[in-house]
Amino acid sequence: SVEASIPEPQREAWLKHKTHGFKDKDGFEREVVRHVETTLARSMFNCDESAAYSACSLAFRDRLILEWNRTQQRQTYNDSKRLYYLSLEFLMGRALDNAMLNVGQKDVAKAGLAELGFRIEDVIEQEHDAALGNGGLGRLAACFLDSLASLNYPAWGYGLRYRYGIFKQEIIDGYQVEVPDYWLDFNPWEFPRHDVTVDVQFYGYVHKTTDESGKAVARWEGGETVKAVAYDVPIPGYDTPTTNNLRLWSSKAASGEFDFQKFNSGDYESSVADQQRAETISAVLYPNDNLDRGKELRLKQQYFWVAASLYDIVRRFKKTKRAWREFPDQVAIQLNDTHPTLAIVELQRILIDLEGLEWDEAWNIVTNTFGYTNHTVLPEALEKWSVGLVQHLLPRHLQIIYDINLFFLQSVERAFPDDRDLLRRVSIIEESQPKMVRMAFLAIVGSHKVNGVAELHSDLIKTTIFKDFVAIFGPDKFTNVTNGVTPRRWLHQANPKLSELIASKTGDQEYLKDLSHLNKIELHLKDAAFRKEWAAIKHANKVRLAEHIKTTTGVEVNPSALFDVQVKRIHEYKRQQMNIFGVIHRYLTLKSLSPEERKKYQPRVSIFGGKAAPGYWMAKQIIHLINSVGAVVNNDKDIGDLLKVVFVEDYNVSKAEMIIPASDISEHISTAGTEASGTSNMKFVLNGGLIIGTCDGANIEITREIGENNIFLFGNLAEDVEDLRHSHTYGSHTIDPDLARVFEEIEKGTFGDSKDFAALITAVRDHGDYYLVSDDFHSYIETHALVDEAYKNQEEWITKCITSVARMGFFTSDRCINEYADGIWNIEPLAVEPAS
Ligand code: T68
Repeated sequence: SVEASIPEPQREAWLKHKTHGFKDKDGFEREVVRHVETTLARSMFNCDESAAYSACSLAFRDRLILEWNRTQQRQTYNDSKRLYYLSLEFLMGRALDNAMLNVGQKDVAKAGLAELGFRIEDVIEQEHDAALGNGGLGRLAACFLDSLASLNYPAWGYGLRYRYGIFKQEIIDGYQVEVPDYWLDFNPWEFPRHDVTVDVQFYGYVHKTTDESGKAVARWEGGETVKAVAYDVPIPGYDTPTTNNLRLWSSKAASGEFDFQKFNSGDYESSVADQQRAETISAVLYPNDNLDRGKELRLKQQYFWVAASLYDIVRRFKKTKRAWREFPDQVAIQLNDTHPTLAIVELQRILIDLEGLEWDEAWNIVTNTFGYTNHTVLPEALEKWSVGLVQHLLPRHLQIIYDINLFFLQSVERAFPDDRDLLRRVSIIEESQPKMVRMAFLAIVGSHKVNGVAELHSDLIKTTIFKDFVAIFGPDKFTNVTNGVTPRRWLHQANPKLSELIASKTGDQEYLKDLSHLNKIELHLKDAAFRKEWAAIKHANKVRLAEHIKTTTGVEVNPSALFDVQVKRIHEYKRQQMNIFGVIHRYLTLKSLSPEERKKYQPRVSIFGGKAAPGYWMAKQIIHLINSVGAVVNNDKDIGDLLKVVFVEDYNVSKAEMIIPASDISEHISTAGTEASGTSNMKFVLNGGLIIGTCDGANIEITREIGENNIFLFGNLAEDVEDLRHSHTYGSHTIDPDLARVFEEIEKGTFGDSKDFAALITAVRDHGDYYLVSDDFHSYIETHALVDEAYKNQEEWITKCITSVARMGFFTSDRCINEYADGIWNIEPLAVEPAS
């Protein structure tokens, strides 16, 4: 065993004093009190909820870190192949509730906290979200970490430890205002590793010389160095002792506190400035989703993180003393989008410049190591860096990129000698003014597998943006792994009552480990008590959300109304503008009815939430329109409870955990072909809500699984989008009459100064309606009418909800991870005894 490697005399003392996590309520309380009285230097007389949160978290953290240590020992001892998931974003949300549930001690903590005078719900609420991500891409990385640990795969995440995560959103006078999110004040979930550091080089020049044997070598010299310091976050699996690692890098000046040379020479200010400049690298998360802005600091972040991570991975591999060609047998690296693509270049550099391998041997190792996941087809989101910027910041890497491109184009030329235009189209260097490095192309050329995140999306990348590469590399290099979500956080944690009800029908909580067991609840579809309980849970979740809405916005909503939810980043392609236009249409319809007719209408609450990128002006206009419509509708005496419109401020993971279980219908209404997958669509259905959506992303596969009677689909298909856009520009573009009526009302000033909303209207009416709002509006409105009708028949509605949940097993992120492990990473779970 591992312990046998320690010499006997020492072993005894170590084993005798071995730390054990708490075992029961008493043990838990003892740990909490110890942390309050020593770690926090407080006492029972001044222990508030915040201190209780801290002490409770430290008690759980201690438990996790013990398993973390054992897991690392076990994986090293077994010499297993590891997966490294490189992501610039990990949108983890809160850790305490997740840790309590995954180690199976929430009941113990609840009872213990109660004896110490605290309600567990209030303690959980004290935690600040770890919001190191923008949206779907970052949350997917977090779900994947949960699944990797829960399935006992040896895996590490690598990311950046931003001092400021995604900004906090405030709504002031109906407008979004951004406030910095300083989240590190007290974070019990990270372990600083001041002994694990990497020096990362920037700028400088390349010196071409020869080695002892006369071989030409390149040396990257000069420039400046920044230090990367590791911070480790333990990732507990559900009902398993496997506790994996998320390593986040923080930047520091390489010379320590400050440059003593400068300090001693009296240049104190500039030595402090150097330090601040170094710390800037990991200071802030870029708040754009699905947009590439090409800022130098962003490229610095990418290289800083990639260089530190690869150094760490290579250092670990070298300890095994294996031959380099075995590297891909020990290491798989997954690129979450193109953000870490420089890792391909960096590994090639390490192998040829520092380890002295020949180009071909090195390149073979590199391409067998990497896999690349694409998350978008939107052209404005595809990363490109100007050649000049890369040359300046990473001169040696640019040379290697040019060599990769040269050898690649030569092979293309050999295979397709008659197609000159093909070389231009697939070149990693775009011959534009200025020249640009196309990161997606580099990622494809440097990886052995490329995957999209839903079937439609994976088909689209093969037939559009990466078509030429399918011809060059063959279709087998391109594959699909449809996204999924972890049922631990998105059912068990977010909706404990529903989780309990499901467990009572499936027999146990095994379905949280194998989500296909959910299908057992379909057998109970006709069980009246079960259905009643189901409805009561949904209602209770809606009451809780209504209370939150009341305290945060002052708007009173009726929990018996139909809750219609759209929460996600604000983006024109996601079409929140179409949703709010639809709400206005509903308002106008209600206003046109007699009081008697009105009473027959299904009452609704339209709930919006989501952040706009600070520089995305149109998205901010959409938020303003939503709030302006709310201000009018919510105060209209004719309307009352028939329609309310609310915007929930600062949508984040912990708000999602409250909002999603309270939804009756949620909106996933992107222009067909634009939303790669979507993942909240899966969360909503898993929590017993239905969907109104377009034939886009994973909506299509959700429909296939749950049945088309259980989803409200509408709108044009992806295959028709291009022709429609063409017809807007070159044909006659007439606006849907119902939508025109909505525009008229906005322009009349019903919702405030119409100038404020002019751009939203002209985008549709005068600027080609790129997102097909008018084309889809009629079927959108009609489909909402079908939703109203369906909701009136509550018995049928509940049947749809239960049936849908029963059929959602496919959408667990455990299934994704097993597909990646088998088809891309070639890694195996490391068997362990279940947690006691
Ligand atoms: C999302 N992408 C997709 N990007 O939009 C969504 N982009 O359809 C998909 O379900 C999800 O990825 C997971 O696959 C994003 O969230 C970003 O956040 C982003 C961040 C930086 C730069 C570009």
